[in-house]
Amino acid sequence: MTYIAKPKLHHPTLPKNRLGYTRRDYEGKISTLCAGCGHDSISAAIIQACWELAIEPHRVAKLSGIGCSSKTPDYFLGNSHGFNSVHGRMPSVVTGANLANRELLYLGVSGDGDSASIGLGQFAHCMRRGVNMVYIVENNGVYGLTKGQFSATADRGSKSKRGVANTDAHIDMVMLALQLGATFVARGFSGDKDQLVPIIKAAIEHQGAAFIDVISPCVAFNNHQGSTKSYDYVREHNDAVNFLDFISPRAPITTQYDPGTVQPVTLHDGSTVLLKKLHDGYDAHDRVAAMNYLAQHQSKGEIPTGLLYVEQDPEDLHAHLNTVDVALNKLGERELCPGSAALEKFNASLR
Ligand SMILES: Cc1ncc(C[n+]2csc(CCOP(=O)(O)OP(=O)(O)O)c2C)c(N)n1
Ligand code: SF4
Ligand SMILES: [Mg+2]
Repeated sequence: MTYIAKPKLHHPTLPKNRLGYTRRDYEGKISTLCAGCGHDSISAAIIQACWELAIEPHRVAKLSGIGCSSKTPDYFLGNSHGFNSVHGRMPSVVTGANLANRELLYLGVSGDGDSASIGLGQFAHCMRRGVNMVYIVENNGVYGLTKGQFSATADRGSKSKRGVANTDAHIDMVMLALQLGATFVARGFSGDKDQLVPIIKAAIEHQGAAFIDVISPCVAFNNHQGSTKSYDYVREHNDAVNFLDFISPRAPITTQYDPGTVQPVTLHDGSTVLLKKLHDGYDAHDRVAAMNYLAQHQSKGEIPTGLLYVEQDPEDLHAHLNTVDVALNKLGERELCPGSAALEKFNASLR
């Protein structure tokens, strides 16, 4: 419960990262979610990824909307900046914050209701503009917080807890992100931390809009037979296209691999992701092929997971707008108000 304070004392033998922080230093308050909720496993994966990357907590801004998923930033990175926005409005708040201060690492956490219903327009523009952020949708196919109504990501024909079949077509967030131009698109499963942690690490290092759809079962309202977002269903239908090994810039690549089966992808900060192909012929650098693969395999009831698409040299919103390298909120009066002569010259250039 959030009103029970976590003990501040850490066991002295807990492993520390490069900065001298233990995993506990990346935790937040005690979760109030239902025991077994997939969202808590995603929080644990975020904590693990940030600890392994030795990210300074004060460099992170975590933002969310409304929903059980959007409550989770309270349960991780307790020493980072946080903003809990209005329902579905996280993307525009991140966009503004990122434009004002490009030096922070932006982590947006949302739900399928928050992003695929009320926030769909916001999601779309954030992806197409290439806001440099990690955008995680904790996808359970229902509005968990308001007691389990179907969300827009619920598959047609999947059954509610009371046995009623969903008659509407579903929105596929991964397909949308690909279509909208996101430069990093992945899908994970909250029940597979080994796959999810390296995906989150790679997304953090990606310089652009990185979208991760994480299927995250709601144990209270969508974990029964007939649901396509239950733990059992996802385990049975998971079609992992690749597996990632994340290697920091300082570590030498020691993994042995046969050429052709593993593809090294160099990221912005010099780190490397070794992309192990689990599926013959899957090319994570081909946007159209990824969309075709998804369409074919999803129509057979499979759930492709892994790093589905990554652009090698992505451009983010700051590159599109050609902004200065320094964070705009650091510019002083001299830079912002260069004087009447400069204004005159600028006005003349427009005449
Ligand atoms: C403007 C507005 N409309 C509706 C609601 C009611 N509401 C709260 S959370 C939610 C949906 C949450 O679903 P999702 O984003 O999937 O999160 P989950 O709880 O499933 O993690 C809704 C419709 C609200 N809070 N604000
Ligand atoms: S209602 Fe569902 S989504 Fe919300 S905390 Fe419980 S299990 Fe998680
Ligand atoms: Mg939901």
